[in-house]
Amino acid sequence: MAKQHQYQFCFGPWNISEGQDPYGPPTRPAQTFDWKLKQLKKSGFDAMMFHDDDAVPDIDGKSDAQVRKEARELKQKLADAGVVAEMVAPRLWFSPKTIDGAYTSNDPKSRQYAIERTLRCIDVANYLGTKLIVLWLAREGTYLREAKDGRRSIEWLVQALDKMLAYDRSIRISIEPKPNEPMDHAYVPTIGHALALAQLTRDPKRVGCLIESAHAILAGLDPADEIDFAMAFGKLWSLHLNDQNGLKFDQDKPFGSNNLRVAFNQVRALERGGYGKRGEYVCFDVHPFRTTKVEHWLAHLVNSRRTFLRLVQKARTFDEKAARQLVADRNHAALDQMVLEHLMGK
Ligand code: XUL
Ligand code: MN
Repeated sequence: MAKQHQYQFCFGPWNISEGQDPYGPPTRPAQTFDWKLKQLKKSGFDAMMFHDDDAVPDIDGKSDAQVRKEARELKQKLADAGVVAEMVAPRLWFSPKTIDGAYTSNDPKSRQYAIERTLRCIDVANYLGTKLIVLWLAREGTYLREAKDGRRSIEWLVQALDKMLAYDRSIRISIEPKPNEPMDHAYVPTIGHALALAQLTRDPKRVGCLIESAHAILAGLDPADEIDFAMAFGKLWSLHLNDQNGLKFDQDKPFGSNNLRVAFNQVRALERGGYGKRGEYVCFDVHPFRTTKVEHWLAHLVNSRRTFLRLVQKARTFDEKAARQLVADRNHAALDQMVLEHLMGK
């Protein structure tokens, strides 16, 4: 049998969150970054993902020299812990300057700020030793259709991407689509949109995507199909596995928590496509349930990783030959039951 590769795992500091939601305050006291880093390594993870201001807090108020100093100190801390930085993403949705959007704001000063902030984020990525920039285009969309020009917005997005690609010719950009929240409608709601946008840029080869299971479900899509689609283009460069119960707020539940079969099909698509063989990480963008006690704070991450690995075994032991025969015989009822029996085990 061909040697099967080992997956490498990742999460972000925001995934050890304190339980606040739009209707109530935190339910757990904040922990230090150093504690989170220690937990990450202890729990079998290899890498950490960052927003630019996770890496350098209050980044907007700091000089270039200060940003460089703090980012290099963080790089050293990661190296000492045996952890790498997977990606850096500009957090463009928090600033008072981006209330009307960032790259697609109607205000030219906001658009300028968004680009300058992103170029700084690229500097941070370089200091941390990663070439992957993730863009979750949180406020690039509308609450009110008439408030923005959709076509102009796409042109502004392409201009912004072009500036990033020209600023550093070795970075790669992964767009993380999400159809809604915080916006009513986002301009880049699916992987198809992200990869089409990539084609309009000055260097399409360096613009790919990141699939988040919950975001695909919110778009009414099967995340396994989004994975297959992105992999057909060779452009699945990162992944946020989690789960989501239908069309609600973005729930970021543990992987497989809501629909084990949908999770199985994602793992099967990743296995088929050889995800991870070119150094890509399996990241979990999951949050603890609000009621979680401090002593159970890592469970959603540990459990997601465990479920993923169990499903890798399920994918590797799935009787593909029998499945093919059932497909050839158009016996979808038997195929359906075969999948259920396999997932339920003996
Ligand atoms: C938002 C989301 C973000 C991105 C990183 O829904 O998933 O945490 O993954 O900016
Ligand atoms: Mn995400």
